[in-house]
Amino acid sequence: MQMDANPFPYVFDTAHTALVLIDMQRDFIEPGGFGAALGNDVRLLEAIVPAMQAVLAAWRQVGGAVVHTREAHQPDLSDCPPAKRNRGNPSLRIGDVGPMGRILVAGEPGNQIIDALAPMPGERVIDKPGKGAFYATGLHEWLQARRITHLLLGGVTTEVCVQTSMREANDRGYECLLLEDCTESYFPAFKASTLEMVRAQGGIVGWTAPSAALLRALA
Ligand code: C5J
Repeated sequence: MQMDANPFPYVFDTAHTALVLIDMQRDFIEPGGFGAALGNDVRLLEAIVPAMQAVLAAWRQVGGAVVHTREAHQPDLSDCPPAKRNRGNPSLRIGDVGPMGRILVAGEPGNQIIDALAPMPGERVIDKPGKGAFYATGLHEWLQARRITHLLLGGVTTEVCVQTSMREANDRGYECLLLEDCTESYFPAFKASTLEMVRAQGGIVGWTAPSAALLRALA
């Protein structure tokens, strides 16, 4: 299969491609979560949900592999370095109790993927203690076991967990494409810069494309 993309068309085989949705969890998308505690306007992030739903539905239709990640720490915070917990002096720290339970702690209400993108049986849900999806998760081994070589990425936030995961994937040999309207940042300028740096220099990190290009290719 081939789709229009930047800096040039992206060629992929659905049998060897996974859709990876990064951290579409209530803590980042809904009011009262970690994103809001850091002083961000979370409504910016909500706006990508319809495009992500359309992509997820089309991808499920062709039977492609789906991975959902959550930024999640163990309840005893043994996997959360103090440097991460204390950074930025937020009103609520990782592990503190907020309106949706303990912030970024596995199993808490705020840590769940939003209902609109809820994982289906058979889809892989990865809890990750870092910003990157490959750090301390076993994701690479899971993808290798399924002979996945290509990743279609979306999620939040573009310049933090999405970009980190994409760079980790790039260094492990995956051909990565970031769906432009399926990723968002609390800072629009950071999203725009990230898309540019991904596809600069002949796609030094990978490709970017609007979700419509993927939907056309899958139709
Ligand atoms: C952040 C993320 N921004 N999922 N996490 O702390 O991008």
